[in-house]
Amino acid sequence: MSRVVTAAVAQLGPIARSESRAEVVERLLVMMRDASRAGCTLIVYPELALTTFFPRWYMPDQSEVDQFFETEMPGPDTRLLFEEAARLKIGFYLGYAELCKTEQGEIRHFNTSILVDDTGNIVGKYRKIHLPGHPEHEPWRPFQHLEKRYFERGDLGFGCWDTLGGRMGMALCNDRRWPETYRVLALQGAEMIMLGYNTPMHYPPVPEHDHLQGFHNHLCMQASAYQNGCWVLAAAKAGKEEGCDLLGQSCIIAPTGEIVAQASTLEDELIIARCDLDRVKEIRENIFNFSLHRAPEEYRIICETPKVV
Ligand code: CDV
Repeated sequence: MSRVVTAAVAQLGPIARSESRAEVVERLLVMMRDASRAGCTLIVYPELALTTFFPRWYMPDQSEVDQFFETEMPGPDTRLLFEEAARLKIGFYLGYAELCKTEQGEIRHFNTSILVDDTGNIVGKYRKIHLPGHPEHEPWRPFQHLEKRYFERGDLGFGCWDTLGGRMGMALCNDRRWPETYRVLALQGAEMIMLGYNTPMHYPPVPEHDHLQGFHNHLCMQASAYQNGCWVLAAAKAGKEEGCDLLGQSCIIAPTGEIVAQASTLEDELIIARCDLDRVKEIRENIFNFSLHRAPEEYRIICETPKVV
């Protein structure tokens, strides 16, 4: 049986602060229909794909912050995406800001992604673990990166789901820079890792690396695809958003580490690849055969050292 997943990555151009959820969902639907016409059974959208990247602003009023969050999924505006996915028989990965209430009535905020299968049902949820940025207002910066203020660290771990013809893993933006993300997923058998990102071209604490944003983006994902023998599908929110330049370069990476499709604009753009999940074996049954060659007893420090020396 063929294990080819024809997959699309839907890069988004900028989303204005004034843009409504309904307007954004319409953009997502246009790309979903295009992907379906091209024979895709999976489409990957960016991180926080329903609104502008709001952690760039310090907002002392929590009710203003909460306007960027979804309190239900699907909700009144996003329901259309689920219905269209079921009609077209296409699965999707979507990043969004999640506001939920515990049974004790405590309100929690997460930077979340979901995996929806081709019947329009949510089959997987991931809450971002590596939250970058800073918790307090830092007025010296040209723009803020307040993910550490607006979100809690994800509490669901790095999960894997058997769906859409393969074993799927999820991550979000800054997670893609950390080797542990991919290794923890690959050890659970993930064959395809989906992730969305919002990456400003300017990194205020280390501006001398600004010209390396594109290089570092591909460097970490290509190396990790290869070292873990998995497909990586990465969707950017790109372009000049509310005066802030965001990296594009959305891509699909094979288990060999090769980029097989890449966006060439900073706008809404679909890229597509035929991803043969059996190609995972080329790597995992050979150079990175985990059971034959890993030496986990020598890696204990990774988990056991609470403080960095
Ligand atoms: N949204 C992000 O997680 N962005 C980070 C930036 C701040 C470095 C990233 O890793 O791309």
